Amino acid sequence: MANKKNVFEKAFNDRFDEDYKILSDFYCSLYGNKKKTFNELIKIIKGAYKDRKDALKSSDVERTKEQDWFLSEKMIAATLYVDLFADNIKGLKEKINYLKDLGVNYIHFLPVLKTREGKDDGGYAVSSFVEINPKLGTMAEFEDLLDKMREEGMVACVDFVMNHTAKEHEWAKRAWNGEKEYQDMYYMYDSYDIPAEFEKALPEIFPDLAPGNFSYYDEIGKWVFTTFNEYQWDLNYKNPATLNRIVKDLLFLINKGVDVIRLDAVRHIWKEIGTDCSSLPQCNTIVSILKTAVDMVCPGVIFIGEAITNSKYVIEYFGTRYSGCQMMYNVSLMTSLWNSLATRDARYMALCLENTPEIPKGVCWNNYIRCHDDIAYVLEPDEVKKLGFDPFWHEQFLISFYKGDFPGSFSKGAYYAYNETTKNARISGTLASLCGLERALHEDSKADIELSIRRINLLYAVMLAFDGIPLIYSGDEIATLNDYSYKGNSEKSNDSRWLHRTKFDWNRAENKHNMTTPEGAVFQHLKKLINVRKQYPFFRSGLHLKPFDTVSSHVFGGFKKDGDSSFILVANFSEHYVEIDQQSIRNTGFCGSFRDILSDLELNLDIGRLHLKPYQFLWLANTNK
Ligand code: OTU
Repeated sequence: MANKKNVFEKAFNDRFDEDYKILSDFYCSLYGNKKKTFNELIKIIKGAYKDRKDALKSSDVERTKEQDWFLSEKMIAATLYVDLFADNIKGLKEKINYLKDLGVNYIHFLPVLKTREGKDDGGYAVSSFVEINPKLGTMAEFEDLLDKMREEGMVACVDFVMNHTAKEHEWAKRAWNGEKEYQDMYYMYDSYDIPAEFEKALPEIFPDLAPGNFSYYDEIGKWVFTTFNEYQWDLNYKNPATLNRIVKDLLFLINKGVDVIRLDAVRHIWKEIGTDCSSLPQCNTIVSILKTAVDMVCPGVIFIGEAITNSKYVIEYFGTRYSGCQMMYNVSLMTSLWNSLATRDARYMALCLENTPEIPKGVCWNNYIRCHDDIAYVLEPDEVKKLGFDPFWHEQFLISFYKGDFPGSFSKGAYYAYNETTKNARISGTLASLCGLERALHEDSKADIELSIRRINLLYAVMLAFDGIPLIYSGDEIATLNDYSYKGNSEKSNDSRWLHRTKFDWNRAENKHNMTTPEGAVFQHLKKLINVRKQYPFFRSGLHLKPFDTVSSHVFGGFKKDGDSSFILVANFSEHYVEIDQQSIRNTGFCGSFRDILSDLELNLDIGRLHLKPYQFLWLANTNK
């Protein structure tokens, strides 16, 4: 044991020495030579290492040997609300086998920390970073769950809402009570002068729910920066004391056994007058300070950044072992998938793929069709223009299509954050309802039910063919429909995201083996995709899918080459039969015999044309596996 401890100690000291200068450079670039707060930070880091339990130190050593553990093709993630999925943490522990059966080995827990009473923005109004939400259980129970997950080789990702705290957080309460030290942790002003300057260039994130970016409190005579809801006070990272306190709480949480930290709303954490306060370079420096601290204490723990914006900004957040994020939401793929389905035109997806700069080695995308939030159609205006569409009107089309208003739309969704002035909106709704199942069931149309299932299957098949970690939004795997009951709950009624934040329907899940039900058909298909994906190393991160021209706008084509193995994805985004000339595949250099690794059917690329059924896709491989 003593020996083992020495190994840990030495490893820590080595990392500490290696990272010290990096940390101090990042810190000085932001705060100048602030010795006192920097020394405090070092103390926090050393303290956190001391508190880290041996079981975790041991897995740290393993992870250092295998830095890219998260890049494996075997990683499959699910994102869920503990209470919606299994009532509480204890319940979740009992239900883990359901996720394992699907093939999931990575769980992203949506906020589990203590939040304010009443409205809490789905857990994103945190009142204590060191306590578990009592409605879900205790920290001891959570730690126990993480231990179990680690034993079973599962990865745990936890949300860390660092842009703001609830106004009921102890720091905010002390600020409210007039303690200057705590007021300095937030953006608080006596008059509207500075807020007015900020507002000149600031957009609104929740224009209908929480207009403006500042809130005024008569009782204390202060304006407070509140990007999101009034009860979420933005933290001021210009003050190094704020950062130190956040590092301390972050390391505390990680020390419970967390593998991945989701940095919520990361593009908002630095603010400057005269800018839109989004994705300023300092955001990245803050993240890098956090990452270096994490690397010292617990190497192997990675960050996923949430920045739902254009890819040129998203890309900037990618870092290395001791800087930036190791995973980012693949906003471009998400938007492309929905765009292709609505337009029956896959050209935009191919263009985006071609023009997104390559991501650095050693990091990966978090691929998703939807998550717990609304869907923002983040189109790349230049690519849209290349196809001859007007970016504004094309976005309006998508919004109207997925809300279900556009003539002929199969979808049923709801506006989120509709902006009267700009006409911009995002869309809420479950995967199944947005893909047409709700409407088809309502109209009792067997043919449309079938088509909607095919759409869901197609989106999953395309997403899982991409490199990166696929993320499944819990409930979507059993084709859960929109739940309108939130409208009757005064704490939720004005936030349409509750339309798809439904209580997990375990009765529905009972049908997961019954292929004659939509839930069974979707679950079994996804399970198959996952299972097949795990068997082929060409699905690992870092091996990108390259688009090729199928000469049909309806059909997306992509390929990868991995030594002697080749993979080709062909996906028909239309509800019609489409025929493509196999010459288009041969043009990329492929010929001869290929096998669809999903259906095991053989295909000879040298003869004939390829006939695709409505929404059909093929995962073609030349390997003998
Ligand atoms: C995130 O999302 C969370 O995912 C949301 O659930 C929270 O409500 C929010 O932060 C506040 O904590 O506005 O509708 O530009 O990119 O950060 C989703 C902001 C959101 C968004 C995103 C935000």
